[in-house]
Amino acid sequence: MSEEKEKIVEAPGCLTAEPDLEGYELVYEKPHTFTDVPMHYCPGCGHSTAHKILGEVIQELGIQNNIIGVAPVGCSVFAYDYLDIDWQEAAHGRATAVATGIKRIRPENYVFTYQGDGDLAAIGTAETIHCINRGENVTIIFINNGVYGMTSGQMAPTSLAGMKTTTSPYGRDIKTMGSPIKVSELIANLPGAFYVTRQAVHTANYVRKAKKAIMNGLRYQKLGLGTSFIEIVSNCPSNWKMTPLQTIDFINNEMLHYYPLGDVKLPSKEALDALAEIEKGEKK
Ligand SMILES: Cc1ncc(C[n+]2csc(CCOP(=O)(O)OP(=O)(O)O)c2C)c(N)n1
Ligand code: SF4
Ligand SMILES: [Mg+2]
Repeated sequence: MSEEKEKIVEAPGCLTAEPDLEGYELVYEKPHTFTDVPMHYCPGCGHSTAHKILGEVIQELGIQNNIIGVAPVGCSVFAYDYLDIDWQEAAHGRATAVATGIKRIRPENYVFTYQGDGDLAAIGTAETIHCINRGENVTIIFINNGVYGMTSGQMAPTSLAGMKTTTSPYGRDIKTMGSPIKVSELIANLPGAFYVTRQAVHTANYVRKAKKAIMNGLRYQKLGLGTSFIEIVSNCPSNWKMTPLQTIDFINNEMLHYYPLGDVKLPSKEALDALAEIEKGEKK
């Protein structure tokens, strides 16, 4: 091992230590909004990337002390351990109802939920639809990995046709199990949906776009014109029984055919002009 490499490896020791970066150009660092708690996610899991961009957005918007997250039940149940912001844990599926209450009593705070597909689109379908139908001024981050990750891979509403899960061992049969739900397209029809977009985090380019979408979804709370919904097509190497690299191919070749990426519903030009005025005022 070269002397330079040794320097990097030795310096951290644990996640809290500051590495000696003298003589190096800093090209990447952990968001300052992160805690030092090591993440429990499986290697290659999209949740950790989604957390990272969320942490970066909160840092860049300078709202760490002014944002409240609502954590789900699912693999991301410990999101509150990883991002150093105010959090409230919600029962499985109830995050949007909890977020509604928080935002209504603390309208000055940014409020978001972070939920999986089992949480948001199965047990929490009613809460999700009614929250968005009411046009609650919150941001919903929806991680679609096509499976119940935490409970060992049962079929989710978003599991693809033919997808083998522990509760569809022969593959999802559309005839008896219904079609995978395109949640973004479904909820975009609700008048309260202000901004709806589908993104992904399995390649660097998509990560950048997803980050921008989260940033916009939070910024739009300044307008109070409805709910922002950011779906992130993600992976679950453990329950898909694939290596992280294989999941990238699966997302590209299978998931994105059924769940095309891009904006599903955009704010009007008038709304964006109004936001530009607000943000100009904030800079003064
Ligand atoms: C009321 C209730 N019902 C069921 C469960 C069991 N449960 C825990 S996590 C989970 C599914 C999680 O899947 P998802 O929301 O897709 O999140 P992922 O783990 O895939 O990120 C279920 C059914 C629970 N904890 N509480
Ligand atoms: S089980 Fe799946 S969703 Fe959960 S942490 Fe592991 S890879 Fe991620
Ligand atoms: Mg899931």
